[in-house]
Amino acid sequence: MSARDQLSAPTIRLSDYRAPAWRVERVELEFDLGIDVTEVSSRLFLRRDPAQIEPLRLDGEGLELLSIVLDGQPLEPSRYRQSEAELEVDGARDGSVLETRVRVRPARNTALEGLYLSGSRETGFLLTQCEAEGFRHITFLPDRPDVLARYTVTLRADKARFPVLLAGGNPDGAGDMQDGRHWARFVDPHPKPSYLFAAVAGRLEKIERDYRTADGREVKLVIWSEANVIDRCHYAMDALERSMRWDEQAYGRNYDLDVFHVVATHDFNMGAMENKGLNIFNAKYLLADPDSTTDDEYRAVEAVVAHEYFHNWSGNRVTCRDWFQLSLKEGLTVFREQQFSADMNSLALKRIEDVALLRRAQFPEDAGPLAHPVRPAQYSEINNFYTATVYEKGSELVRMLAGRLGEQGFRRGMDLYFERNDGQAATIEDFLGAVGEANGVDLSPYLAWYAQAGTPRLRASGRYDAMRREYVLTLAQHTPPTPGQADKRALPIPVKLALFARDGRMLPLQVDGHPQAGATELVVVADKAEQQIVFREVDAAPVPSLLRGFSAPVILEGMDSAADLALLLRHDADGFNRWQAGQQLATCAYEALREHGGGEAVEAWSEALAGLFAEDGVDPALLAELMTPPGEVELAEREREANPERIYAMRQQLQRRLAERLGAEAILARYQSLVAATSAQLDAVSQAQRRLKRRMLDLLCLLDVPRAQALAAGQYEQAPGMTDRLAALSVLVRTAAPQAAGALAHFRQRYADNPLALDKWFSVQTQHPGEPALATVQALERDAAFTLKNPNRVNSLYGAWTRSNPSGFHRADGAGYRLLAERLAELDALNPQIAARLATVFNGWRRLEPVRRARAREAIAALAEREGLSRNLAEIVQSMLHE
Ligand code: B3K
Ligand code: ZN
Repeated sequence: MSARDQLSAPTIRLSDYRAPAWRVERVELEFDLGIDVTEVSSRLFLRRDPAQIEPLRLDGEGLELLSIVLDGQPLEPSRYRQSEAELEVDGARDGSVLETRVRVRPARNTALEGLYLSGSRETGFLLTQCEAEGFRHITFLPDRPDVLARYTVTLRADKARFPVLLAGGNPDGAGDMQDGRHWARFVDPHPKPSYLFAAVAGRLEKIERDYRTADGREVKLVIWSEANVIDRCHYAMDALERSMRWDEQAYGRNYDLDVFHVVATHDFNMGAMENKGLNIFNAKYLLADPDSTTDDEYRAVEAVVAHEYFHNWSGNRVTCRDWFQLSLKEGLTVFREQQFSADMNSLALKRIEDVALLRRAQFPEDAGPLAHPVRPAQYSEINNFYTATVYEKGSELVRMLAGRLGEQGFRRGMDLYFERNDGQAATIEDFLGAVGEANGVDLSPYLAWYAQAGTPRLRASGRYDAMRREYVLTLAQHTPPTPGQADKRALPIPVKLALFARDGRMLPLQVDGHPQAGATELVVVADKAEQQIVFREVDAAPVPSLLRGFSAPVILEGMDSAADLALLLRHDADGFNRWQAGQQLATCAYEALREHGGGEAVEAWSEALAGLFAEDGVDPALLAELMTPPGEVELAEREREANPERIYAMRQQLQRRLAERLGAEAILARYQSLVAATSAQLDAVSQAQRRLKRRMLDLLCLLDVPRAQALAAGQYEQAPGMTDRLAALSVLVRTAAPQAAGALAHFRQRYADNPLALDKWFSVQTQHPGEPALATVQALERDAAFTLKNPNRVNSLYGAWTRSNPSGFHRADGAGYRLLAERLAELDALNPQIAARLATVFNGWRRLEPVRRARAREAIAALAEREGLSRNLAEIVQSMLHE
């Protein structure tokens, strides 16, 4: 079947939602585990909705049905029908018990969904992944999130090969059997949907910690991994404990089982999974040690551990009614994790990182053929909707509400939301309803944000009237059309703002009808196509600082006076806003350089940064961020006919202007003082120093390549940890240094047994700008350590090349596109989820310059024509080509 034929793949629509005709009260599962063959017996205690007449239909894919018994009676084949995806059973009634036994084949499961093998047949272990619809690959059940059941799970396996047996819930007995096998049982007292089911079996080691919740429960925290990496789990354990405390304090949420298991695997389709009581993690987001983990990765481990833990309430205790409501758990949990990470680290830096991610990943999604609302209206394959829009934009929507209600009001709202929906499958309306009701406000206008795709443009313009001593700010909004949504309505956009005097002071604000007269910062909600705000008693034309803290996920237009932005970049006390002004100014500078070879903005940008560089008080991490212009992806977003090669070159030129303004000697001096201060510590100060040191080295590359290379080679050799080592290696690779080959060979050998570090060895080599990157990628594909079967490895090669090196991927001859399309087809046969996700790198193809656009189109179209594409990949390529 080619993608075009698959247009018939069913479209699931939010508007078609119906409550389940059949529910399952209780599930008893028994697994006889084996690598090649596992048999699963299930007993479902069924309830029927008396108002519906549907026959009993259970989801099940790729299951070999061995036996079926209804209410104690084996069923004749005439009384049930099994199709590719369903089992329909006659004669079931309210209270019936259906027993099935099925066979599945874990070792053949390369899609990593359902029950599969991680690692080798000899030493690997078995595990499950069910979200979104993996459970149906394990046994028959109504596999939808609004069917919540109590699970009892018994695992049986050979004791020597599978000494550890785990499932979600509390342990409820274990023992040996006569035949060398053993068993273990788990009972989960909390009703849950099937996507939160998990089981694990194999040779695993553990670290443990006792934890006492604020409400007095004694909990055993256990992290499991293969023996050779168990020493690298301690940081995650600390992060878990911090997360649990934080959720108690910030949201009053306590953990609710006697055990909390976490398991690390190298074979996983995403970051991690919040299965009830048995989280499963991609090793990339769990293992950490200074020798092989960068600072950024440490923060990512902390964030993902927290994210999965927080799901225990936002996702598990209160789950989603259907997959359209995915952001109900994901947007909310990302927001909670962002709050936590800001509390653990730096508020300003966290906000900068999150907004940068939104702009790099979500804005392009919202502007391209895959644009969809935070609550999509339809899908063909739900796994394609675990997107930056659902996650990151979803989090921004929660943040808007939280900002609107204030800390206490939001907490009140969350308390009511959790209380009212505990044990239920909820909707976005339930969320807005509870949070609004607790505060006596109607939040329903915000529903439009969940239903409308595309990033709103907010155009601001100011006019000062000296006679009346008034400053009039006009805010106009519009959202460009997105596929399937031509007409857009005005949205409530909270704009946090301040006015600055020319000397950098914040002005007290007098706005008619606004209660907080005299405050220096306030929030106005722009909810019309155009509106004006009049500030009174303003003595001179002020400098507006808008959208402070990024108070809404919009693109701000119109505020591009270089002098104004430079003033904010120098004076704004809020780190995020300072960065924001710097990004806007850098964008103006970039465009001035491109259009006129220079200009006022270029001078203003480099001058303001030189001033900050010379000051003592600026946090080095913030300074490093301030000195980084928007990335190539973000700059490309502003163009109709993007040429990634040219964007790369112009951005380099812009940075060279900055480097020249600072001067090689000053950069070198700062670099050297940071080298002197280098330690292997993980504290914020040491991390900040490494961040700035890296920036210094990059800037020096723009002025004096041999010197930067020599320094990088020295830094590589002396690096006390991975952050410095990788930064140095990256400079050597990107500048094609003579020292690069030796360092790469050394790195390769040193980390031969560490797959996560080896992933970095692959990634870093894809970063050589421009045409040479392709040959490197091809050489790396032939490396003995490369495999299409491991998602981390695939991402470390193709993901890094296509997403982080636009000038290397988007070759004018289209060879990059052809290679990727070819690999996507191969990958799709193994792992459709990973193939579909990688395919989204073609998202911006329509806004490439004409030559590249034509080549990209050819590659995507050829892919779409292939036989037998998965529903996952087919949906992506079809949407991509859709006019
Ligand atoms: N809920 C999982 C993601 C599942 C993705 C399924 N394709 C991880 C998370 O967001 O926490
Ligand atoms: Zn999540």
